[in-house]
Amino acid sequence: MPFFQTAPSLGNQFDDDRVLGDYVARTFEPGADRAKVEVELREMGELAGGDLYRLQLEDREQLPRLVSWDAWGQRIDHIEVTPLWKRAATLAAERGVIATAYERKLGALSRVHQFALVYLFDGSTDVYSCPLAMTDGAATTLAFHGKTHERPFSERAIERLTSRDPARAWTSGQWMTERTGGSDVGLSETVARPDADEPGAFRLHGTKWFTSATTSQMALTLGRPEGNGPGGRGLALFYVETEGPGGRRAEGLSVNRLKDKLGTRKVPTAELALDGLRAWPVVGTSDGIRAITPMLNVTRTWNAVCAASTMRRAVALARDYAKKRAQFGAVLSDKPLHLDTLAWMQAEAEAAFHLAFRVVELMGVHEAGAPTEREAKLFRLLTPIAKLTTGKQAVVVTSEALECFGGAGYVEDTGMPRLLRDAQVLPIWEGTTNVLSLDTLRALGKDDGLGALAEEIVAATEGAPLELKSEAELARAALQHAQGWLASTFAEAPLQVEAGARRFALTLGRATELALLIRQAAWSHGARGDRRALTAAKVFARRGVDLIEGAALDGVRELALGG
Ligand code: MFK
Repeated sequence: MPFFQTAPSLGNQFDDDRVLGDYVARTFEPGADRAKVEVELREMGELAGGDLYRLQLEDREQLPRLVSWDAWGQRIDHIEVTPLWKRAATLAAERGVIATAYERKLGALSRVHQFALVYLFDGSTDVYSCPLAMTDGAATTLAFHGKTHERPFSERAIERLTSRDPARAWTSGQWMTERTGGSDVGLSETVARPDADEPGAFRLHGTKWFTSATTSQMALTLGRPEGNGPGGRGLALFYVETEGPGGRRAEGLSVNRLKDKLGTRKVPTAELALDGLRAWPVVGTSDGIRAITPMLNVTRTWNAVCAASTMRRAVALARDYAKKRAQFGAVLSDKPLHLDTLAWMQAEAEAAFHLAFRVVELMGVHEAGAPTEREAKLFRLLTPIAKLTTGKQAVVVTSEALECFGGAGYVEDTGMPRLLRDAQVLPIWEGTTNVLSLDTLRALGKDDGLGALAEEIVAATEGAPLELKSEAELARAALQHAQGWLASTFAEAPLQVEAGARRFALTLGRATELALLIRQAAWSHGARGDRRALTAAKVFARRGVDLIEGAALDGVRELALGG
């Protein structure tokens, strides 16, 4: 008898997503706006579970290609992306995956509208979210610094970056990483010299060691104007365009090679040589790191939303497969241990969704121009926390999803290994978990964000249903423990604050996730009589929220370095 297994399949990724559907229903008032949002999400959900998903599977073995020379000896450095990425570029523009945020038709909720589209689009487009995230970050950064006469490029670039016309739409790069400075960007060596031909412009000389999605038409980057001091203060933020006449690369820009990476293999990540590339300062000629932070905060939010979307896809495939795959006399969906595994994966995914979208809401409020002091503090604090917490969850959940498929999950043509490989970048780029844990401390050093977070957690849990009272208490107690730990460690052993920063930041992240899950569970149970979010909160709480440990241990250095 022939042996066949049934492949997992996907339905409409909006209609099938209880978490997104309930969140949209709770967040948008009933009426024409909500109906319009739901129509757009349903169309995107249909693409993501249908045509795009089929194309994604077909595209599996395709890779981007660098063509350095043309047939006649001209250096062209053309990067050819795969058919899936070409389709993704067109769809992203047409469906307003960037534009929706800038058209601001729904005021402070425009960001929620946009990121709900991102969340659906991301799962079937093999990290095309990377250039889109940088595009969004660049548009926000240019808009933040204003469109003055000194920056004639700004208006033109923003119009292109936010266009719905695929023929006009640009994407942007974010060239920050150099051989010397990965996390420590202040070590960047690129030199900026005044351009002899164009007043106000500079020429950049240096090497950019990791530039993601190098097919973009422009980039924001950092360089050190000659004569400036060291560190981030001596760097300036520059705008560059990457295309020259005749479809060639701009003068002074060449692509040395594409990186051979573990994952994100559809993303053409390049090493670039800058040898006189023309560049315009975006805002002054120093303090470049501070100037680029609006971009970091946008791309980190994308990272959190895409981590949630990655988990959603992993769980959707594992869940469908569980209904089809029989072992030991029954389908996996009838096996208590398998159900237990799927339930915690769902709970982690659901928690990550709510944390990511809370940051999205705060971004929308911030951009609509009316954040309260508490919202402003929360936005600054929760951005790194959401990025670092959800990035780690995505790796664990996708790894578990592969295991749900047994050996099939380890085999390339099921499409599952790609999920895990692509998830592994989420805790790395845009700031590693440790760097973002330190950024969490940096944010707290500037203002009392912990007080704002404590209020947030209390507000989210005060309407907890009776049966979630102990979970609500767990979230509040974890936050109080984190506050106490920070105060006492800072007073008694300040150097130990850094050593505990990751456990501290993850505790804040998980406590916030639990609180937000409880808020959604109260709504879903009350409005829909649906208990699933309620169970998700219970399952999530059991997996642990408070990761803060007791006093510092002696001998950590010897253990870490001596084995
Ligand atoms: C699926 C989604 C796809 C996402 C797109 C992926 C594309 C991938 C592209 C990349 O990965 S690009 C590379 C990303 N690289 C990083 O994220 C670098 C990680 N390192 C850090 O984030 C460091 O913390 C940082 C470079 C910012 C530290 O540098 P410094 O020189 O120690 O900065 P410093 O002096 O602490 O901060 C300079 C100023 O910026 C300070 O303000 P003041 O001058 O007013 O005091 C800081 O408070 C401020 N600042 C720093 N980080 C901030 C911030 N302000 C707001 N938000 C932040 N996040």
